[in-house]
Formats: sequence, structure tokens, C-alpha cells
Amino acid sequence: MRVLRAAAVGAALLVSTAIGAQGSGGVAPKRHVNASRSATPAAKPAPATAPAAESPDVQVNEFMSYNAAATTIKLKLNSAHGSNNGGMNFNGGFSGNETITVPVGWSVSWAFTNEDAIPHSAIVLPNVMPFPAQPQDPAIPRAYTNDVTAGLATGKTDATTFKAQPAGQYVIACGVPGHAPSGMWIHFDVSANAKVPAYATK
Ligand SMILES: [Cu+2]
Repeated sequence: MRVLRAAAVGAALLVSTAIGAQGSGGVAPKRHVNASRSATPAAKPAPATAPAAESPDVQVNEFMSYNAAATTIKLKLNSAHGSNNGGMNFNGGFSGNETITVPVGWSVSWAFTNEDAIPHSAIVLPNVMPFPAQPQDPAIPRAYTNDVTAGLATGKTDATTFKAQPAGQYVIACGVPGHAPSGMWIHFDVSANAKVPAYATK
């Protein structure tokens, strides 16, 4: 009898426990669902707190991007980019058939890479023909690669940053003797009127 009574009490406890579990179990998921449903629309306004005022970089083409707020320009200068003009080109441009325009006073960071089998370099010179037979100083301070006259060997890179001023018409030319007269130059205009940089190809 004692054993039976104990079993009966145990059974009653099990039943009440099961009811209790069922009760709380039935309520809890309902609250959870309600909470998640009300949270979903509430979460949507979150992007409004994201920084929208920051100026993103603008990609002009595969070689140039800029940041208008910072007035900075990133320019890739690849010598012998493709076979145009027998490799005597910058980013495929030669004999002035490409024009890079930058607003005066902006900061230009160029990354030069020589993709050719022979040495090349880059230097900003006045847009005055014919090109000087002898090496000369850049028209804008710092606007040149290392080894302007000897050129950088195959695969070599060189980076420089300079302020685009004063306004005027320049060229980016190879400083290795004979290369610029062979067409290894493109236009580089520092403009007092341009609001943003541009990269024109003919
Ligand atoms: Cu060259």
C-alpha cells in the first residue's frame, strides 16, 4: 500500500508538472513571436543613423578615382599598358590622345607601374612642343617618378603625391630620352574651372 500510494503521489506530481510545463510552454512562444514581430518594423529605421554625410570615392575609370570632400585623386599610371604605339603609352594613351583634367589645388597620388620589357618613367612637363632633348625638372614639384632619365625596369613601381598647381596645361611624359618625342605622352590639365577630375580618351 505504501508503495502504491507513493506511486500515486508521484503520478500526480508528474501530471501537475506536465500541466505546468504545458502552460508556460504555451505562453512563452506566443510572447516570443509577438516580440519578434514588433521588433522587425522597429529595426528598419536603423539605417538613418548610418553616416550619410561622408563623401565616398568616385571611380572615374579603371585608372582614376577621387574624393571630392578631401580633394584627393588616385591615379594609376601604367606604362606600356597594351601594345598601343608599340608600348610607348600611359594607360594605352599616346601622342596626347588622352587628357587627364584635375581641379587646381587638388592632391594627386599616382602609382606608376612599368608593364614593358624596356625601362620607362613619368614626369609632368609643360605642354610645349617639341619636347626637350635633355632631362629637365618637373613642371610641378614632386610630379615625377624615380629614375626619370634611366627609367624604371620591367615591373617596377613608384608612387608620388603632389599638389596640382598652378593651373595650366601640362603633359605626363616619359623621361627616357627619345620616348616622349616618339609619342609617349598624354595631356594633363590643371583646371581653375573643373569641379571634379575627368579622364578623357579619344
Ligand atoms: Cu618610356
